[in-house]
Amino acid sequence: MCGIFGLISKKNVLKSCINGLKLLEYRGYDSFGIAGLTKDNMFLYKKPGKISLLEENLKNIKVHLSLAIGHTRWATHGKPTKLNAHPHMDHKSSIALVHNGIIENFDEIKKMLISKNIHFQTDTDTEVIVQLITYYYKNDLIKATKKALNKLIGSYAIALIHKDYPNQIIASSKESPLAIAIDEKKDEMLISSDPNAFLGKDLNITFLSNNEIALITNKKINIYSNTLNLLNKKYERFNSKKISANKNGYEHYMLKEIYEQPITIQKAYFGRILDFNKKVEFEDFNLSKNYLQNLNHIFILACGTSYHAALYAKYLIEDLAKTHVFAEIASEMRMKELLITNKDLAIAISQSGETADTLLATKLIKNYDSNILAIINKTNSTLSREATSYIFVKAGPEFSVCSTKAFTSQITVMYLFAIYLASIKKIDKLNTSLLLKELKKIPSKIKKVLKLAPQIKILAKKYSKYEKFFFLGRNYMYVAALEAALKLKEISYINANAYPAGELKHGPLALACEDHPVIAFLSNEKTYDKMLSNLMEIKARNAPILAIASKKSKAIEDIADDVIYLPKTIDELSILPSSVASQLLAYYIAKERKTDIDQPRNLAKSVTVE
Ligand code: F1P
Repeated sequence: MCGIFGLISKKNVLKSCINGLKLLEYRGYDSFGIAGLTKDNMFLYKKPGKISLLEENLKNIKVHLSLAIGHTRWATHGKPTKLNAHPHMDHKSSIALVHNGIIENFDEIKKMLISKNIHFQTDTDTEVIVQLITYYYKNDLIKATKKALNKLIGSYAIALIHKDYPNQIIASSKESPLAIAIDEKKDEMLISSDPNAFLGKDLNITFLSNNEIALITNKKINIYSNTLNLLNKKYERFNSKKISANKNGYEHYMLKEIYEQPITIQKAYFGRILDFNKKVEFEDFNLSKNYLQNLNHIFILACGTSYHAALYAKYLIEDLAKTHVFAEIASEMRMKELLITNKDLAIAISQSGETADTLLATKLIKNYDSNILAIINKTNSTLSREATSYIFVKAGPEFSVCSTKAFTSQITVMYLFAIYLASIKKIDKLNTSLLLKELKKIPSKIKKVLKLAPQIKILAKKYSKYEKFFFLGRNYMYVAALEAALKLKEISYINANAYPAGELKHGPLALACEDHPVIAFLSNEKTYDKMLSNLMEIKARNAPILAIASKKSKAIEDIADDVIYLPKTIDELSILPSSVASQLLAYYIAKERKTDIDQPRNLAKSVTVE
């Protein structure tokens, strides 16, 4: 699960390669490496850790590279050491190769090559690719590469250079994205796992399809089919402004992104609420009203935080649009019988649009003729190319691995979608105007939540000493609890489990004690009293309770050790203020524990392997 970047140019490409890799670091930051060709040598530089931390050192390297391939790694096979960092070389030190993906039959190939006396240096699955290419190489590099790739089972995007071919990069991909681009003005050829690493450039761009192989030289790009026939690939214009990664004075991107939410939530609904709060419309939306009116079921698939947005949408669409919804974890959905037809709708939610499990589940669903609606934050993403239709959540670039503003924007868009569907289905007693007016009040309510930061900071200090937490809620607040627990786990490395509060006595309550605090979400009118009863059961077991609620009562103050009061909204939207409060709580607890908040250990912003 890594990022690949490469280029050939008339000028020295080292700096551009470093810049490209920095933009791909969201795909993994365990190690990085660059290989290139000087006039007479192969250049190789690799290190564990983040490229951004070593950028200065790299700038001091005096080397002129006319071409380079680079890699930023999220370790799958082998520890994040210098040895296991990409690029990897063959035993003859003639080829350097970078890889994103997983080779499932690497062990079998490795054993075969070892039996031919080929010595391996690393624990990676990638090394077998480069060794296999050398093993097959007899004066035709592209043929040897193709032969080796045909033996692989799994997913890959690869790029390689050979010391005897000073003007070329070979690239190929299968189930892992790889963009190929030409900058005609600068006579520059580029490759990248994500076109967003080309930002600021004016290019012609294409994407490799499964099993295609590209031969990129300083003069032209040839793309061949699996049988090595030259293809006539279509290129599109790519002209996108550079995005500046800037913390704007905040200590972390996460905090900056939390504080952006009054605006990003507004952007998610801006221009989509029409006729004085009577109607919702989405731009470039191409699912017909007739089809939506007669939908059987909706399947929503996603991973991580986006899955929580999917679960919220299930509750909401069932409530408002009276349509049966299945919220599915994408990696699990792929492993079971899919009972989906062309009368159903699949919705894929993903901040990045690059999550491997979400993409693979989407591709699988395509075989069932179902329409796929993608809810995405990042434009130019693979998911936007796979879907029948899409709605952008418009949260803007999210740099912190832990998702905050993208989540609340996903919630906002799913809220609009549920109202849109309900009105198409002409659901009785749907008060569209009230629902939309309430949404428009949310940004100012989020501002009020942000003003609670000093109180939350004090509570974070108190609760940061505990090693395990329960997060509880019911109905929409159960989803808030799930998302809050994930935030805490991701950035503070504290074990946190979320449950629907009614489920606690069916097992987990055995863990309740004075060392195991409970964070309870009560901003749901419908379930308020039941939540209070559940909290009584916990109090009787001496667990500390922090309640997050919008309704004041004597009961809650008697039961809970601490209460954070939030602005009141309707149940359907209560997840928004509750989530922002819990993001702040997770942030300040992580800060107390001095973790790497924006790039937590073992994680990556975009999970590009299954
Ligand atoms: C899904 C996800 C994020 C999480 C982290 C890893 O990504 O689980 O929710 O915060 O960044 O990936 P996506 O499909 O929404 O891009």
